[in-house]
Amino acid sequence: MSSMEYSKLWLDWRRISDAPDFMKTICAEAHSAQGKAALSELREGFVAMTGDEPAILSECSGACLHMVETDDTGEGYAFSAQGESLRLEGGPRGLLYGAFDLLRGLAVGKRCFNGSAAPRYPLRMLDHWDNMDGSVERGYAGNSFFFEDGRILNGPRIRDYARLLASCGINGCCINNVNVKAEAVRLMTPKHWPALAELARTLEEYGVGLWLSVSFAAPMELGGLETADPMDERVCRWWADTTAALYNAVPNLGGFLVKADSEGRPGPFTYGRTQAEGANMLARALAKQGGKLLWRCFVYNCTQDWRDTRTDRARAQCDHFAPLDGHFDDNVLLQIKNGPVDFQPREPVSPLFGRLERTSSIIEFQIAQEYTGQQKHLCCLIPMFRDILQFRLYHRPGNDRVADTVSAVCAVSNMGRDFNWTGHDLAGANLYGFGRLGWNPDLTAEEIVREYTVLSFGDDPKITETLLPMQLSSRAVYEKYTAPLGIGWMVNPNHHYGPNPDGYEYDRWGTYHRATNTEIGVERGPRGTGYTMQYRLPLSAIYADIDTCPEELLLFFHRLPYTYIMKDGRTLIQRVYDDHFEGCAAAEEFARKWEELEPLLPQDVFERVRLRFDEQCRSAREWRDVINSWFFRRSGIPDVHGREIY
Ligand code: GCV
Repeated sequence: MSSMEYSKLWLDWRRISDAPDFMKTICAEAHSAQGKAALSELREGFVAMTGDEPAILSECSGACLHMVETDDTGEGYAFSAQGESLRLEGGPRGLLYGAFDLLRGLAVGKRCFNGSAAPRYPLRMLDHWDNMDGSVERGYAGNSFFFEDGRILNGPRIRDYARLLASCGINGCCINNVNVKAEAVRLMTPKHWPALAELARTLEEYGVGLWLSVSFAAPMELGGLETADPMDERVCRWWADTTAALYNAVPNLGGFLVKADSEGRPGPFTYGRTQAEGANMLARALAKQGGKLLWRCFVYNCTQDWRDTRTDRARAQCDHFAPLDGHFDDNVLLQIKNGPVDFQPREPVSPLFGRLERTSSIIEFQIAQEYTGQQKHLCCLIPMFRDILQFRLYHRPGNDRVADTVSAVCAVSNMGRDFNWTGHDLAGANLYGFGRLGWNPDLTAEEIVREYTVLSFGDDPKITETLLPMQLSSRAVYEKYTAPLGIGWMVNPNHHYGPNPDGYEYDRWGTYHRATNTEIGVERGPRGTGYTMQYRLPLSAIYADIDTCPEELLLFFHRLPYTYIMKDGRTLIQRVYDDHFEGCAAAEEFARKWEELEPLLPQDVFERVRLRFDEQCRSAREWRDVINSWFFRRSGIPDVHGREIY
């Protein structure tokens, strides 16, 4: 077991061979906090990689890394090779990203650095669902490192958190749960502002902006008003005054994140107001301070009667928000989950992205593996995130991918106080990869996971050859042994771990498969709920037609008999059985392959992941047998290969 309190993750620089000469001397002109942080990262990194302390000079003539701080306020930077020397030039934030780019490059074997780089999105943010008592909603990596017993924490771990974020390109974090509970409502009171200001300063050193989730009902909860109606003068004044005072104390705050009219949270609907009226009222309070408002679109009826077959939860976001396109103030970004329902292992891309022509949006991913194995299963989400960003919406001629459409990216954090930050030593790839994709959505999943693997576990080819295919296939494997063909939701209610085919079937959450003994699924085409019509052509037609609908989403879009013949000639039910046997076998193969790495990895890392694989295999077998048996008992159709189904 390591003597460190917590892992360095991918910032654990290792010795490199053939270190370029410029690593011996850093010629630096760094004035800003971020410029100084960049210098300190380079120094530490060079020491770790070469074993020698570099000379830090303000002027030099021989081979050196020449770090030049400009007054550029952006995040871009440029390298230029000058003989044996290398010049890194950028504004304060640019230098920081340039420094990490250089270190990362050196660590993965790059030796030539030239050209400029800048992030694709101005905001690349992590959303923490941390509560002030220290618990983390959907947290699978221990308690919060931001909060404990109602207090805000700060110190070396927060600084290392900010370093990790900056090193993969993330530049914002919302520290408290969107379900703003109890003490967290009081983050809007002066009692917490000195600590928030200090925290913001620690984060700012690494270019990470601080954001807060706020409660729409705060004027009632804190302000003594009997209403939170966004059209009420007193409510507007309360928000304007409170926001001004908060910014006075914490001037570099990014803004607010709001979950309103969602899963019991208060919002403008209570007062007969629209989502735009609610959002704009808060946005105006923030605009005066230069802040932004992230307004979540996760608005749906969560008290649906399961007998009601007309309401389709998948439609809700478009139904609520598409008609409001163009009605939001400029400093509002609509925060839209990647799919129309809720972070299932397989969902189509939310049609809402293609319906906003005059409104800014931020895509929300979930790195926390709520429905994807809770950091006990290996499930690398990077190929999925990338596919979503690359997905074409057909809403305009050219540049019509999600990546071209959204103005920012965010993800629900998978981090906590555990030694390895993310609960599973291989789940750091999801955090790292989200950051890298936010910086450049055109990087390939393979490039990203390769970097993560080499940076985290060293450059032994056997490690990369083993882990890279494992990571890249892991979500497809997870998908195979869990709920089939996009149907989702066959999980245990509340905690969402493990199989339960009817877990949400007779409940209020709007997530039904409506299986009988002959067929399963909700028809979402024009003859059904009409959800497919929320997409632009040709997507609406592709999804509506069972012959063109991608098979992995067949049961998301259509109601089909178990005997439906798939493209390869198998019946739908045989495909379900085969996927479950194959998926489970693939998980067992992951565990076997991991064993081969024992001699090459630190013992503590090896053992932690081995235990995770034990649990993944146990759980995959459970999924396989429960899902297969449930389908068999419903349909009475046996597996053509006669494998064991109970
Ligand atoms: C923060 C899902 C999760 C909730 C979460 C919610 C949301 O429903 O299960 O824990 O609440 O999404 O994104 O607001």
